[in-house]
Amino acid sequence: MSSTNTAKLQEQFDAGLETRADFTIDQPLHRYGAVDHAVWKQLYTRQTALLKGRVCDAFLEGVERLNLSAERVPSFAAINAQLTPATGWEIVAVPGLVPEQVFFEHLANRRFPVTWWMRRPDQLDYLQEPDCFHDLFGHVPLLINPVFADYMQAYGRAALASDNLGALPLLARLYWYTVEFGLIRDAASPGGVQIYGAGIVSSKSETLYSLESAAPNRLGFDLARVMQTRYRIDTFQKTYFVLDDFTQLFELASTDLNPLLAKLVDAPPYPAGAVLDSDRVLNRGNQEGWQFDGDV
Ligand code: HBI
Ligand code: FE
Repeated sequence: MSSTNTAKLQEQFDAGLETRADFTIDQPLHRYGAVDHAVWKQLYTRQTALLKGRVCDAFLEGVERLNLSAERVPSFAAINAQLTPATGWEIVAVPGLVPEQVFFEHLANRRFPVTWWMRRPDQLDYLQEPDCFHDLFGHVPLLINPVFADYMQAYGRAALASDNLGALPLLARLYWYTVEFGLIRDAASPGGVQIYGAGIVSSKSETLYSLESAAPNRLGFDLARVMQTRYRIDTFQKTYFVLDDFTQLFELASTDLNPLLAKLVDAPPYPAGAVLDSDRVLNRGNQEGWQFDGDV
């Protein structure tokens, strides 16, 4: 738990947002002002227009079935009324990033933590910490897809079990390169790939960069390779991993990861921009504009 997060938790505690032992709160609907709804509307309108033809159908189906709209920051209870009967998932409001074990415990029980507050207008294009738009618009629509819903719960269970192996960094990489920044093959799309990762879905600039820039590598998904590949949280991805289809996640969800984790936990990680002879290369990036060439 970084100091800024505990400061934010304290600030919200002081503001009367009582956080329960599992770090959840009741969504403070009364706390959203006109500016919050306006920021939601601007982000929602912009991304839904940009994502057409670029995001996978399963995401669009989720947006439709959850009755998401541009009008207002959604009520979490209204989302759950559609989501829970479909896949057993429910979203729970949290003040922000919660400790990893708490996060994985929620996922293992089909609860997705959604930050309640909206970013400010001056943070429209980038903010370090996930806000309600990133969590709700980026992550929640895919939870109504049965295969993805199973994967996310299996991921939470595997992450909890991995802690005693000291393999959390490997699971964090798997989350990063699938749930946050994953791409998926789509023969009908111009570049042959579409977006499903929430970190891309909720970002105007990365929506375009991930599909259209010649700079990053785009490599076929491979579980061991992904879990050994480092990443940075403050730049665009140097490498995107591409699923053939969601059944790969389904297979992953039904695999006992521990033997692989035990094998990889002490293996030296690959830099984020590496391309290996064993990789299935869809695009070898020209690395233009990359920062931090050396260390990751
Ligand atoms: N907390 N609220 C919240 N949201 C996250 O995405 C999150 C978190 N805590 C830890 C965490 N993510 C990471 O451990 C995972 O992304 C691997
Ligand atoms: Fe996220």
